[in-house]
Amino acid sequence: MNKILVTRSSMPDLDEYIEEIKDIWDTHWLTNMGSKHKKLETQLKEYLDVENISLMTNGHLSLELGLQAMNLKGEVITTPFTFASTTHAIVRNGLTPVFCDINPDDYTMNVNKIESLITDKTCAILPVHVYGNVCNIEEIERIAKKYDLKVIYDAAHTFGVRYKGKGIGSFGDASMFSFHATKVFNTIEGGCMCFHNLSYEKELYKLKNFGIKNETVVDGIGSNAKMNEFQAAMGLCNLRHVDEEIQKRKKITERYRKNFQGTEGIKLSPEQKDVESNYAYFPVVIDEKAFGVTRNEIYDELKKYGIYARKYFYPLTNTFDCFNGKYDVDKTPAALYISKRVLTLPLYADLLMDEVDRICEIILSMRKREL
Ligand code: T4K
Repeated sequence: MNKILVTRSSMPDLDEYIEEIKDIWDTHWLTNMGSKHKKLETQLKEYLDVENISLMTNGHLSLELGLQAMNLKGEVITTPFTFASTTHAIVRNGLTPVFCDINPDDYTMNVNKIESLITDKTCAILPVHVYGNVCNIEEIERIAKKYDLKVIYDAAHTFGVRYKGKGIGSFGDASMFSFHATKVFNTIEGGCMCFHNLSYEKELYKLKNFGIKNETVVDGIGSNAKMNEFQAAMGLCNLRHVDEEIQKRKKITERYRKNFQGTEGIKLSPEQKDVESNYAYFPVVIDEKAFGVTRNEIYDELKKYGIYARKYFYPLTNTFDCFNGKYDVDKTPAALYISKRVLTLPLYADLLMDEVDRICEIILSMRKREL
């Protein structure tokens, strides 16, 4: 039985990649901001429609160093309905995460709850464009302005998304994209920070290279987060095909939507106004009362057929063992509700329509069935 996993990395033809990396054998330049790194930076700046960009070895370190570059202190308002990375980037910077609940419809930060969480220690808001759903940008901007807060978006899921015609990474003070193998666009591992303020450029360049300013001066306590030339080469190849990949994902998403249309107990992500989507994920929320079986039962049943859906994002980050009960999950009830019911179904460019139909048939056949 062929396994169907939640996603499958997009890869260029082997010949295309070999052609792209050939000159590395002439130059022997493997990493430390080489020519491919520079070329990809220029191309991504244009593709993502952002003013400034700093490439890194992964999305997580982009976020962690992005926060460090802003020299923030105190509390950061964020959501727990995300991957471990978002919360860990805050905590690893010595900052305190303050968890805001999410909207039950698009799973992004509930902007009506932000102001009540602001204290004199709040320094920033870190919302997540989760699954590629765009946050309420205008309202977040209004609140940030009113209270003089920085806004850093976790845009890990929104590569290529546009809002009102503009690149999603151009909003807020900064946005982090992930180019991990599981993302719409990958550089194997990889990521970037996009930002407006040019002073962050120098700071990030330094921080991703140990804080080294020049051969004799080290004036930052940095990390090692440089994207290497093989990663950048993968990016240069994948970027040539990403639009086509997104179109394929769109067709698959449409098929899922058609198959599930009007099914009581299965809630789909909204199609957002003014948003050009990248079709990054296909989450469904199962209302066990209306549908008759739970999310976990569907997850287990699919596995019997070799189909590996994922519970992104369960558990919530504010319940992680590493935080030893420090955060009160009852303060984020919508996030808790969704995390217990959401299932992310397989979605990648090469997924066959027959496979989509089979996944939907298995799920739909479980409706109100006694297991
Ligand atoms: N913020 C958010 C909101 C994020 O979702 C993420 C990452 C980040 C920040 C941090 O960005 P990075 O530092 O990762 O750039 C995966 C990814 O590792 C992670 O990047 C991603 N979010 C998260 C949502 O998913 P796992 O633990 O589920 O990965 P894994 O190994 O179970 O892989 C999932 C499926 O992907 C596999 O079943 C098959 C497929 N796959 C996986 C790999 C590793 C491939 O097809 N090729 C591969 O090479 O976290």
